[in-house]
Amino acid sequence: MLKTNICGIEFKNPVFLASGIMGETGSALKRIAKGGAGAVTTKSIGLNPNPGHKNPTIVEVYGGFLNAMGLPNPGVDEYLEEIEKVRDELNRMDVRIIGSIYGKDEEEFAEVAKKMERYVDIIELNISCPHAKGYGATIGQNPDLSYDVCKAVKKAVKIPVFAKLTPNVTDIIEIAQAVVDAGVDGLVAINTVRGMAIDIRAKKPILANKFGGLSGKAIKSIGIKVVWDLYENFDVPIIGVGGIMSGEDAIEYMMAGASAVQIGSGVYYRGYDIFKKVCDEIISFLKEENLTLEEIVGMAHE
Ligand code: ORO
Repeated sequence: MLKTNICGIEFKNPVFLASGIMGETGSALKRIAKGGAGAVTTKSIGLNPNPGHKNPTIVEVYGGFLNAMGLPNPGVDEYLEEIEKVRDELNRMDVRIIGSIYGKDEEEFAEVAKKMERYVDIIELNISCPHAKGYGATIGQNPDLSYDVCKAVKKAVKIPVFAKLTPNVTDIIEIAQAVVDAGVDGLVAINTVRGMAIDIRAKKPILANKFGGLSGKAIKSIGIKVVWDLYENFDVPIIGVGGIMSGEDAIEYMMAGASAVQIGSGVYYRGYDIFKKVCDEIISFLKEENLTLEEIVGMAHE
């Protein structure tokens, strides 16, 4: 009932793991796969090892989490060994892999994408980390840089390429237009929303990086509106992410125009098997309303 096809790839369900949570090691990906995800997205991986920002890198706030991990990762060569360890098993479980990558410029993005291509089903371009200097949002807030990165990666690989967008822009349609013009196969929205928390006793920001990206329930309505706008303006598949905790949240994103959803912070609140729970909740809704998954994608626009 939840099988879906996106860019010619079959997914057993449209409820995926978002990048950044539990994506650091092969065994963590396997754990999420066992929790019922239709696909797992890796932590964003760069060309070289990166220790990330200093602690504290995460703090719980009203409605979610504020993080400034700083894209920590072991570098693409070492990370691919992690994927190699679990690839066959994920395949047997019918769980697809989305490889999230970042880089400092289009050459670096293309190089990492080429290395990843053989190990994953889709490449997700993280051009939207809110607090990585010289990477992430610096690229995703600039339509020309976004175009160049997407164009270079599209030229470098044959598998589908999705761009993950930042909501920290004045006009997300301008950025989305640039990446669609560059030929991306789909869009992922949204990355986290810039925020800050201050320890009033220490009288300074809590995160070592001072500011970070807000995820969780607090950003769901922002994500829904972005997905709605993207669906109105573009004819490529959209993966919705931001504050999804339940089947109802996932359905809301789908009715706004998402073909699939990703869950990150929700794993903390509902456990590793949140993917199975959300799928069951979607199925109950579809049965109650006598609808199919295909019918609900973009339904609120009609
Ligand atoms: N944090 C986010 O909120 N988004 C990203 O894309 C990456 C990070 C991080 O690694 O800090």
